[in-house]
Amino acid sequence: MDLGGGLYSAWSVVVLLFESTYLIKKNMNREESTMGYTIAQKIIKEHLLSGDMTVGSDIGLKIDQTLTQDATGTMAYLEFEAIGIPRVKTEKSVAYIDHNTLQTGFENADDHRFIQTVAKKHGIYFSRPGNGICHQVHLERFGAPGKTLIGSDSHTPTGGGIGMLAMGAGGLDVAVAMGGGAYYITMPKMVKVNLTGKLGAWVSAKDVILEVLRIMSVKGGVGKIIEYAGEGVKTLSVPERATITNMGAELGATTSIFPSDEITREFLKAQGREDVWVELKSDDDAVYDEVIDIDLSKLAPMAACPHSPDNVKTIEEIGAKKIDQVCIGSCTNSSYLDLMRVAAILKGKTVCPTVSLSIAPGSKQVYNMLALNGALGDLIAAGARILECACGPCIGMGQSPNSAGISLRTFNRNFEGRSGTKDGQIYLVSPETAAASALTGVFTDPRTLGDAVEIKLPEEFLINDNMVVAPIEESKMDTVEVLRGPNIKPFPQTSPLEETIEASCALKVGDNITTDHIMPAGAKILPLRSNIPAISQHCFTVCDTEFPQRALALGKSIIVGGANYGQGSSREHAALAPLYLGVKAVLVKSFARIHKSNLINAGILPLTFSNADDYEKIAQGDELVIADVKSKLLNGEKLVVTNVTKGIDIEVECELTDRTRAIIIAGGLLDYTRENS
Ligand code: MIC
Ligand code: SF4
Repeated sequence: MDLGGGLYSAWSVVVLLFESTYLIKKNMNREESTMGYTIAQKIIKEHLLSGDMTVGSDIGLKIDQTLTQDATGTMAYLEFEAIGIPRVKTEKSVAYIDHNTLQTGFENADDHRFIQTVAKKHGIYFSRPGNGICHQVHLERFGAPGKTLIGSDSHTPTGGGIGMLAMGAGGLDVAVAMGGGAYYITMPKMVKVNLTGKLGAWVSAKDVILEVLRIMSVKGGVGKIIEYAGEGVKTLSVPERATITNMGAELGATTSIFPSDEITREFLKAQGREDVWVELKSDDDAVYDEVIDIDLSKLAPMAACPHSPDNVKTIEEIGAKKIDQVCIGSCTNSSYLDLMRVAAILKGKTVCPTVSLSIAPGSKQVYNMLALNGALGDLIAAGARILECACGPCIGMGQSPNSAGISLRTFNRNFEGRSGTKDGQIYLVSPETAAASALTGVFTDPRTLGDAVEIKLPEEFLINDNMVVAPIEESKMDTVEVLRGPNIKPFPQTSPLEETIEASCALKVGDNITTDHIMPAGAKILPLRSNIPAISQHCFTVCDTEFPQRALALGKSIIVGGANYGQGSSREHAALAPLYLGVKAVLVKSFARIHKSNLINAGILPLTFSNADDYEKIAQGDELVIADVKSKLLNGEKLVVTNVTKGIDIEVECELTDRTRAIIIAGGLLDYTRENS
């Protein structure tokens, strides 16, 4: 794909500019400069390239590691190529193949080949299909306490389980970080989740994060980092901590993090990587903006009920409801510990005749260890359908439930339609609840299973990195041909911000719209991730099948939405498809963090209602005008959206920093780069 030859040099200049910020004296103007630091603040302080650490400030961070997966990776690497920097500048960058592993046509296989060759050339490690889910493998083989990691996947905070500052980001942000550029976030508030006590028998790490979601909701973490502390932390192993930080993404949080302690050291030692261990803990006088207390001993097995991860009830409250399907796996709950517990529950029994049970181990390491110690035999004998180690059903790649089917999944998201069955009823549960229920055919509290099984983490994991391909040496990189299949299509056309936007409201949606609503995934649509014109035809079709055609016919349009718009996946396609369809602005009650950055990177104006009640003053089809938008943004004046159809003026906010304002005015990050070269 040609992103425009001039861009190569343009990007190089910008990346050099980013790099020069390394030399800028770090500015840590926290009002409370004498107070101690939280764990996250310590890592931020170490990596701060620009901005000050006052909550709400725009800060630029040096990124040590990056990861991509295949569904977002093709775009990220096309963007990296456009930067024109020959080799990645991070300490470690890894490209995983784990999402689009169902190959029903040439598209996914072509994209894998592109990623493998582009990675080899530019200094990126390549984790082959079959090696496992990016977050699980990264935790096992590459993550390191105290390092920064960004990944083009919203569950990158899994790395917080070993004390990394790990964040989900859009593909373009990951591309910039690979080129040595800073990653910008708004300095978050700090939340301490103070854990006391110890989990009871059959109660699991999944129940801890479900409790946090019940308390905080899917928007409760926006603009915050969740830090786990207290005596209870010592009772949780690394895989359990990683389950909690993984699903912290569902809080909308910037990230979640655990201390790096002796338990972390033991885990890394068992992975043959004790050398990367460093101790990390918060200062005694660290100040948190919010504190949540959870007594682990009081928790019960829980489920997130359809269709939101914060719709939490106890299994007891749900009662012995009949189920149709159980899926165990995903980056949340597919560790060695999880699957050994499942195997112990299933051993010598048979899955209920009316239930389909599928199990996808999180990594080749987990899969291989289960095969060697016999646990895999127990799973197979019980009737489990063993899937390859990949995202699989979690992203709708197979195993869609029957019509209106009730499916218990150990995953992290249960958004409507994500399973591939529109009326599927998805409940998110722990592996223990999933396995117990698979045997009985009804929701079953695993505490009814009797004495708990005691599974210990091995002193040594099985280490075999033969499915990770190292990049070629820099001196030989010109010998590598990057192979591009016909599925890869150009980046959509962008244009600078107009002085006045005149457009109709092409779509009005409600609260908590996910990026799965905006840009659905699943086996049919995921293969189009490298083809924006084609994938755009599916944009918002979960909400309104006519939207893509209507938006294209209108030429220019505005989307109106409610609170927490764009929660969930980091997919930048949820911004690139609207861009292709002519969406100029998105006006909502509030945004989720990653999606707002993706809109800005795509040059789409992110607006919020000054008064949330004004949401009622716009209907789908209304003609809207935002006059003098460019000059007002430049002069720091309030923007007004005039609803011409209803004859009303509505005040709106456009919260941008100097940097993001310049990006919007230029028409997106690519154009901004071009202009600044
Ligand atoms: C998800 O869980 O929704 C995904 C699929 O992993 C996404 C990334 C994508 O859409 O490719 C995510 O979490 O960011
Ligand atoms: Fe893959 Fe599911 Fe994890 Fe996303 S949430 S990375 S689709 S396993």
